Amino acid sequence: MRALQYRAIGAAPELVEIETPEPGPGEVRLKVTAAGLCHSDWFLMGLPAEQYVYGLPLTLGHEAAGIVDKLGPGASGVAVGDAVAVYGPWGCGHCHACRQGRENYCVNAAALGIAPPGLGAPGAMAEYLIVDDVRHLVPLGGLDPVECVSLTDAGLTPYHAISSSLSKLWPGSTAVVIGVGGLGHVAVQILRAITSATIIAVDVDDDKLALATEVGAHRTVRSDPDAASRIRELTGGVGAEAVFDFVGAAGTVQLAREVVAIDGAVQIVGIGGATLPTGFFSTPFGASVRAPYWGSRSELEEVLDLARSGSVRVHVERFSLDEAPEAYRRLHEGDIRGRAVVVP
Ligand code: NAD
Ligand code: 9ON
Ligand code: ZN
Ligand code: ZN
Repeated sequence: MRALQYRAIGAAPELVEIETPEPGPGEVRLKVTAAGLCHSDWFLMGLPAEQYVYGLPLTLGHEAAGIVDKLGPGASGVAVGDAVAVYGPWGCGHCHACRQGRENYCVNAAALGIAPPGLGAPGAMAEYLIVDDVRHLVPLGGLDPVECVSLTDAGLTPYHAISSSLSKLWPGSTAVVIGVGGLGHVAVQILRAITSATIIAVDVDDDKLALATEVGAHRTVRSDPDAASRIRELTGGVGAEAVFDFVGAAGTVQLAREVVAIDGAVQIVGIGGATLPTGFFSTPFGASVRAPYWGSRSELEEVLDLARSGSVRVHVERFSLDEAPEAYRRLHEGDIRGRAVVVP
């Protein structure tokens, strides 16, 4: 089969021919119908050898949808032909978090060498994908795989972050979304769907700000040295009760610190690597700072339900597997509006 692989540190991803994998005991093989590109793929491809932990060669793609194609020995609960999305943050299945469906916070995954597809295990930028357990398959229930594959990460991750700040997002509150890319443009829609907060979107790119307005942001602010004072002004000096940073760079965590309200919440989702010192003289009284990771299985079901009801729609740019390297190049240059999705 054909697969897009990251094969050498610092090299561009490459389309290669590899053996079609066979599902082992308990595993399921999918014929991939859609695979989303995430900025995290660029993060890992930018790591120096001493920090790179994902294995080589690595078939990319941690947002996956497919048709059940073959069941390994003992696998049951799905049938060949079922259309499914893949829950990506695989865990041990047995710890307290996993039993709650919160495998994104599995305490054993790292020690057991369990990794998500495309982030250690072979990913979805290929014709076929092996899923390690049926519990990681969520029925698409009539949703279009290409339109919805990115809900498994670009939808689930912001949904998880927003859900855990819901108590701050009362009617009359303000939510700031920094970075209106793949995750951010879905975050704006989720905020509109499940809260009454006023949404201020922030980005460096005017076209991303235009997209923010199209998907429901009430106000937009350019990410520049005046952004904090502009947001303070828009909130009557109070600041934002919740700030979602989908960049995580030094400038954006600083902006989050400057605009979060007293007793507000900052969720640093972007993995730009910056830190935000939290303490009595650094952040406003009572403000919390959290760096969430992906989301739970039941939250994925909820995000898919938001799509089914028409409240959330991913803006998708489609590419073939042949065009995937070009899609990655455009993502790197900030030239994707919404999410790039590969249709093998
Ligand atoms: P993306 O490239 O699609 O979007 C990033 C957006 O941020 C773009 O619109 C860009 O213009 C904007 N941006 C860049 N610098 C900015 C700045 N200084 N101020 C304001 N806006 C700025 O990326 P994505 O795929 O949506 O991913 C967003 C981030 O979230 C990445 O860091 C990714 O690795 C991370 N991520 C984290 C998790 C998690 O579980 N924590 C999950 C998925 C992705
Ligand atoms: O889903 C993603 O994009 C994040 C959680 C990947 C982080 C990583 O590199 O493991
Ligand atoms: Zn991702
Ligand atoms: Zn676990």
